[in-house]
Amino acid sequence: MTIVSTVIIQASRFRLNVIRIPFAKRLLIPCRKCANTLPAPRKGAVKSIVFSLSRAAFAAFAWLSPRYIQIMSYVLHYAPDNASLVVRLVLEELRLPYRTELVDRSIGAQHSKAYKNVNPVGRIPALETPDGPIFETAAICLWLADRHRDAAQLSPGANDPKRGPFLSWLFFLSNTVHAEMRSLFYPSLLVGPDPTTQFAVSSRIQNSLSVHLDLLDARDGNTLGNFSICDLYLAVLLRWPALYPVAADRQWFDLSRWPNLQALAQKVEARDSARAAAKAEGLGPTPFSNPQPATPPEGSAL
Ligand SMILES: N[C@@H](CCC(=O)N[C@@H](CS)C(=O)NCC(=O)O)C(=O)O
Repeated sequence: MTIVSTVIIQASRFRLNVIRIPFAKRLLIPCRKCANTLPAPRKGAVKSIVFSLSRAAFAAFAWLSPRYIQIMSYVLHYAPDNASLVVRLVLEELRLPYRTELVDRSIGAQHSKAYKNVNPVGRIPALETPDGPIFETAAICLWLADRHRDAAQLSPGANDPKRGPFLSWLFFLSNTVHAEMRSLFYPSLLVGPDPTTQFAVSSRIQNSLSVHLDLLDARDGNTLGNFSICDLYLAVLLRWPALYPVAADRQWFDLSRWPNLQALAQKVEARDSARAAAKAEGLGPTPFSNPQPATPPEGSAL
């Protein structure tokens, strides 16, 4: 033991004093101190090695913990089967650790002062990140995809020729398709309480959405690059018109009218990410191609 300790101490001295490898230096400074003051190698050698090892362990912890803490600090503010589902799919695709915070829609928690600290607009979702909270579904998904390109490439890179078309379709999904669906699901927000006016505006939105879905069905899949956040977003947008508004005629929407979109829905729901999200939010086995009303373990969709 004594011989081994002495060899280690001498080796440390050599590395520290002659080669001066910065990393070794940081880890072994106590060792050098001990070694310089040792009356005999035997006495402090074990202590020195233990000290060095604990310092190494501490250095490893200090190096790893900010990364761990950084990732674990993702908090998804969600409600089942809400737009937060798109973000959950992206987090799952990227295999990122995150925790969820339910926004209780039954008491209108999205309008609370506390929630507006993370989403000033008072809509779901919001994602807390080490850089602060982010809101708007597309913004969150794009931020995650760009930040974690090492985990999976869910967005073409900034210099990829497919970046432009990808952004165009992403913004189209968010600004046009999603926004029009929102008006279809909550017509009163647009035209007030009169049912006749609501019916008229809903019919117009249904026609408009049908045209958008025709376009999306006919789009050249290659323009979007490989599988991307657009596919995840679109799959969720294909789910909702089959279920909402609950008390309205939804005959206009029949996914078999758009075979490429139907295939996309089936492709997405077969992925591990979709299975995990469906389990977490009670969405059933075919959440996108043949959606059933959500039966979530907590919270409510509306
Ligand atoms: N543009 C927003 C729309 C989000 C949105 O409409 N969220 C709905 C749930 S799917 C919501 O918060 N509804 C409750 C409300 O508006 O009070 C986004 O993409 O994040």
